Amino acid sequence: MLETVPAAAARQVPGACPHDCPDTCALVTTVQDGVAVRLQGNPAHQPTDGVLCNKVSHYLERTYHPERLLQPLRRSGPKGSGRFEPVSWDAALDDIARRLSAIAARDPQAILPYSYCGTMGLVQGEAMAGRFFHRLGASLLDRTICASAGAEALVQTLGAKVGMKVEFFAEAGLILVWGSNAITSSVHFWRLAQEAKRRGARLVCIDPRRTETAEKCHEHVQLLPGTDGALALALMHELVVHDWLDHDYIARHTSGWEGLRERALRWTPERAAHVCGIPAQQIRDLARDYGTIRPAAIRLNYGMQRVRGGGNAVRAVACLPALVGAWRHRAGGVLLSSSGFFPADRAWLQRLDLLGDRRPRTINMVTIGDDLLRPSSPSFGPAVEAVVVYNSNPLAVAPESGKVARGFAREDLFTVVLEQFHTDTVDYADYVLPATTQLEHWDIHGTYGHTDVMLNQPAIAPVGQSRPNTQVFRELAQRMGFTDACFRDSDEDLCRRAFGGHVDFERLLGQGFASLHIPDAPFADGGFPTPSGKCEFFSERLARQGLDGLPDHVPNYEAAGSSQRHPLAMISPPARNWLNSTFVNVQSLRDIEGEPLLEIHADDAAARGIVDRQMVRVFNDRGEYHCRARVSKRARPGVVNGLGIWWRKLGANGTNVNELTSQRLTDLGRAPVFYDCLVDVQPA
Ligand SMILES: Nc1nc2c(c(=O)[nH]1)N[C@H]1C(S)=C(S)[C@@H](COP(=O)(O)OP(=O)(O)OC[C@H]3O[C@@H](n4cnc5c(=O)[nH]c(N)nc54)[C@H](O)[C@@H]3O)O[C@H]1N2
Ligand SMILES: Nc1nc2c(c(=O)[nH]1)N[C@H]1C(S)=C(S)[C@@H](COP(=O)(O)OP(=O)(O)OC[C@H]3O[C@@H](n4cnc5c(=O)[nH]c(N)nc54)[C@H](O)[C@@H]3O)O[C@H]1N2
Ligand code: SF4
Ligand SMILES: [Mo]
Repeated sequence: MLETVPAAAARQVPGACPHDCPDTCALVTTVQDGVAVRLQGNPAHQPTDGVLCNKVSHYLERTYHPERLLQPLRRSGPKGSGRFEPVSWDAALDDIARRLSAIAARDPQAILPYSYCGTMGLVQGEAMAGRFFHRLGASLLDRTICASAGAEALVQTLGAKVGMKVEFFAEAGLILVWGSNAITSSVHFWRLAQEAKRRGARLVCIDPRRTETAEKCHEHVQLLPGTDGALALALMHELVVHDWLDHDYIARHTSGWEGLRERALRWTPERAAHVCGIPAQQIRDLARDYGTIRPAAIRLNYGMQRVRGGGNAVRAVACLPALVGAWRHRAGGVLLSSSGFFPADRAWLQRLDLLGDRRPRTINMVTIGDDLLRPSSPSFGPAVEAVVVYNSNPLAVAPESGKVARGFAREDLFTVVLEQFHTDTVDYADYVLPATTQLEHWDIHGTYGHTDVMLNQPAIAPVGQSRPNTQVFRELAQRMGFTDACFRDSDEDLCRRAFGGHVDFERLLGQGFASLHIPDAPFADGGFPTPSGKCEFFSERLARQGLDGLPDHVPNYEAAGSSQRHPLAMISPPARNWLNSTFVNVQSLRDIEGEPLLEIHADDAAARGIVDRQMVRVFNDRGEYHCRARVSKRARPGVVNGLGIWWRKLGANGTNVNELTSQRLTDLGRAPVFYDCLVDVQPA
């Protein structure tokens, strides 16, 4: 399959990148004498094109890392100390099963699973784990920490998490990269944008930070955080005023235009310019581009969602393509997520039906800080007595982490963490169970970037005593007396049935990927998966919930300039060489990132007597975070950029940027507002 193979006995195993990244690359692992000796991108898989990002190029370093957790551990010091003693798997699982059973006998809702996308795999994600917790009757977890504001917005507007096929961005005439640092977070999409650029396309980046991506676009609209809704409405204003509209497409394939038109007419470029902190002329120019260049494609991403009005902002942007008829062309439209195209059989994988007629409460993963500190009450139910964490590192990634740490430090909380590494969360565990990496287990993946199903086959045996998540939940189920047949499905069975009959599994076994059959221009003739079949500018479903049926600009909870005590808006986008808090412990990658940084504009630095590379204290009423200031052109006046997500224990004062973020939720989707956060900065 690949050209250079080290030696005769080597074997090549197709796999899939497990990370939370829209590119979902196809991997090829070369194995010799049971050891993975090389990991490459699969050249036969078109979206991967044989190339991996820098992070995953170092995946072997991760798998064979000297600090890999290789045996089960039991706490031997105070909570949070990270001191452990080795214990056998049997002893650990027996004791965990005993303790969980005792809590469940009182009320299983006192047990909480906590997981996210350490792996995006359907099998090592919520398959056996879902079955286990549903059978148990544990609290349900609302998995909202990343994408649910935009997801809800897409569902309400387009009908599902669907959009343009990513490969056709290469043919676009105009690309708006809206709320995404694509060079960092989806480098394969960026290659397509570069191809379009070479063919003459115009690229515009809309981002409060002057990112690497912004630098490489023709135009950078450097708006204030959380003002995208206002910008989108002002673009509509200009489309109406100049009649850059596709009246036929609007009439046939949209609903609610009269109301939206009226609202847009209230958003003159001057009004939006004031809100967004950018020149009105820049808005006019952008509207002219969008109204006149064909085909026009929008790569809409997560930056704009992590604020109070994130859902409304995504709704407003998602309306734009229908206004100009961009969907008629396969290189026109918008892409936020393609995950709604994948027909995964989650009901079978996760078996919600095992709940029977029990209806456990749901806890939002964003508010874990508050919820771990909440006592029992009639409205909340029982206090949380046990947490089982897998595929996530809540101490580092959840907002207002001072409270998260206090919650996990409770002596009466029983915490089990399934992990590959000694993360901040592991420090607070009662039991640590070593988990396999992607090279050591089966899995199957959809994606939110392209439209191929990906299969991951194990390339090597589990390292040390590590076990796949699935195996841990199977064994716990057995120890807790859950005899249901579904706990005997093997990981390969789970992969085989995950997509029912929708994909050819033999093909997946052979080459590692299989494309879904989706039309090139899915909405050229309307046919949106909404109740009306139209692009719903006005959402009846939202109106019935008592919400605004039309998209609007919803200001931040903590809008830039609204507080004298904390006058700076802080955003905390991801660093290039990590994936959220994953890879922070890979030394070669940490060497590139250096140390925790806060980018600050020269004017804001001068006003505070801060010089470049000085240690600073970043603070608000929720906490303080110490790091090095970087006086930088990447920061605009009034906005500082705290790049994430460092492990707390590697930070200057044992915290990271989430010490400052709040647990408030977005307008739609109950999501976090990481980038809706006011702070001030002083020399430390
Ligand atoms: N290297 C790397 N890649 C990653 C990740 C990572 O941590 N590192 N994380 C992965 C994950 S989990 C996700 S969800 C995706 C995220 O994928 P993207 O959303 O495509 O990527 P980000 O790099 O987070 O880009 C968000 C951008 O939005 C900007 N931004 C902040 N606030 C606003 C705002 O109010 N409006 C606008 N318009 N822009 C704003 C930020 O400055 C940042 O440049 O990336 C994935 N890929
Ligand atoms: N301030 C701020 N905070 C943020 C963000 C931000 O932009 N700014 N981004 C947010 C976003 S977009 C997201 S998605 C979340 C991410 O939050 P998380 O999903 O918690 O992501 P990670 O930090 O990557 O932690 C995943 C953990 O899973 C482990 N893991 C990986 N594979 C396996 C496996 O097979 N089994 C087991 N048991 N463990 C495994 C990894 O070692 C890693 O420690 O963070 C959010 N937090
Ligand atoms: S993190 Fe993204 S770009 Fe990197 S290998 Fe994985 S899927 Fe590809
Ligand atoms: Mo994410």
